[in-house]
Amino acid sequence: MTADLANAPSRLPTADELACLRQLERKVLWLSSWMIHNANHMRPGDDQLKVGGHQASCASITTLATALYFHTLSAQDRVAVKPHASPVFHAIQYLLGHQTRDKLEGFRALGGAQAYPSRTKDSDDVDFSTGSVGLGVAMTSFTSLVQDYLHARDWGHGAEGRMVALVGDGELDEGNIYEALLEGWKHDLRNTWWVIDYNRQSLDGVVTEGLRERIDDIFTSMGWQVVTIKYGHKLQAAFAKPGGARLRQWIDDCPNDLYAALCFEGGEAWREHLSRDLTNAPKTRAIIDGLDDAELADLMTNLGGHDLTAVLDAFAAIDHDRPVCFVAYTVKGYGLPLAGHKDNHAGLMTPAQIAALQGAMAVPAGAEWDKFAGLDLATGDLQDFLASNRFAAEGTRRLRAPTVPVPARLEFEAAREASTQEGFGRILHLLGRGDSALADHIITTSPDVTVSTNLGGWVNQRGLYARNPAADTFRNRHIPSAQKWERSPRGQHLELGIAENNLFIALAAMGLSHTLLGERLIPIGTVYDPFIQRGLDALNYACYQDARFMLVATPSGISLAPEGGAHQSVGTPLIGMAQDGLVAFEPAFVDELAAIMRWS
Ligand SMILES: Cc1ncc(C[n+]2csc(CCOP(=O)(O)OP(=O)(O)O)c2C)c(N)n1
Ligand SMILES: [Mg+2]
Repeated sequence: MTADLANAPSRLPTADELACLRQLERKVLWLSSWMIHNANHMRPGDDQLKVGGHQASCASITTLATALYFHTLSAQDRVAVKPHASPVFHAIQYLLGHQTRDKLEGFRALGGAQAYPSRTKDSDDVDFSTGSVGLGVAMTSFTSLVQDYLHARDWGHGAEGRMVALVGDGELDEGNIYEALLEGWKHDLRNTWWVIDYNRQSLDGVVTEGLRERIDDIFTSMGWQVVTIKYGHKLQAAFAKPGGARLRQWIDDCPNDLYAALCFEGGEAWREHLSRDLTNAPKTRAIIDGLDDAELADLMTNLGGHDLTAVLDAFAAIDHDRPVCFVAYTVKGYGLPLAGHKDNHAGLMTPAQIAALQGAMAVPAGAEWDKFAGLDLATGDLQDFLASNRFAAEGTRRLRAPTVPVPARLEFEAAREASTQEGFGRILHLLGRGDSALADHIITTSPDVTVSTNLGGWVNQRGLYARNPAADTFRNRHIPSAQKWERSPRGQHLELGIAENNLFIALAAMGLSHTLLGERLIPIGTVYDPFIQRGLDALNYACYQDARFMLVATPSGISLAPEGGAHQSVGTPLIGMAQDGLVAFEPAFVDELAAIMRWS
């Protein structure tokens, strides 16, 4: 494995490339809007029920996604797209030749492109499924940790990639994001970019004032670089004029809800409001008075997240592998009549509005699905540009890795009376002591219950994983202890803090290592049986992505009988039975356990 791509600053596009990017940005906005419109208004259906979709959320990230997919990302990078912007992802894959028109026409229908990007149900190479907000974001950082783990062994598929999440600002309320941030800090997270679509709107309305400052503080304290992409080039040019500083101050002071409302109302409302607020600032007013209503609205919504060059500059400026959080200011529904309205989350353009957009996009009737109709560049030039795309350069994004040979039976120590938890620990201890491809490919992890779930013997043999080696001070000081906790890049146990969401997302990342990163791992996670419920959504997420891992929930009533009172429940076996993509067992004997583990 080499570390070339991830560390290299991505170059800026040439003028010709930029011209292509501007055209594709326009096409992505059109196709994502049209896909949703088609599903709701055009597709023949049996009933009049709403199909749904999120045109405003898509418009919000059109520029960010265009810059990433069509310029900045390379084949090794892996992306989690905020769930409700699925049409943007599918439109981009369609333009790159990896998605069919058929699937776009079937958006949200059986067999069509999925409402939320799905690794298992979509056919166009979704890297990370998303849907339950927050989980895909955390998935990027755990995949990056797994990439480092492989890197330490010279395993995996060529160059390192960046793990990128396109994140909604409302999504940042999800607690699992902060659990992942803290764990990432502990493990020296790198090669991870979170691009926050800072449109200051969520589902029900406008987000709380001052969120940006909180983001700055939290991410900086976790060792991330925070890059704010606030203003586009038009606004920056206006700020440089006499009186421009005052205009900037006005925008900075403008409450989120007022700004959103004015975005929706348009040029006349901007003029009326600004003129009133700036009566004693003639130079600033002169800037505004020189523009007609459409130009004024265009200027006042020229936020960084909608300015391709501002976004590309910010991405290209990163010349290190530390994690980066980009806060890109955007308008929800930018470029659409839904822009800024507080109810726009699930809002759909009317047929008249989509017709007006179609006119503005110069898309002829009947050419709605055409990849290049209405664009200002020759189709051949755009096709050449798409053919040179680095993200799609290796064709399929699904990697393969051979399976790991498993012995005919797993060794265990027979005893007349033993808990299955103890038996589990002995099986892993014996595996760890031996020398096999199976043992080498096992990675264990646990949210601070390593010792009490009997993983100690395994860890003593195989060590704790850390990017930077650290000695076991207790051992060096000859303090008696049954646990050897030496940390090194060759260690095979990832110790987590007490956060079960992190356990399941880590297992998801490890359990997809073969297809995401090109090397198969055999992940085994342990958790106290009752605390499974703490991370159920993340467990469901891992199973939904078809990640392969073994989850050992112990102690439970049977695994450690005398201690079992607090852990005895019919609830957790029911979880095992009900969870799709999971096979659950309640072993009562150690030989039975060995057979189950071997099969797994
Ligand atoms: C765990 C979870 N809870 C609720 C939802 C429903 N939901 C989908 S999007 C959304 C609002 C997201 O707001 P934001 O992240 O700001 O996205 P954007 O403004 O870009 O649409 C909500 C509540 C969800 N998908 N997942
Ligand atoms: Mg938002």
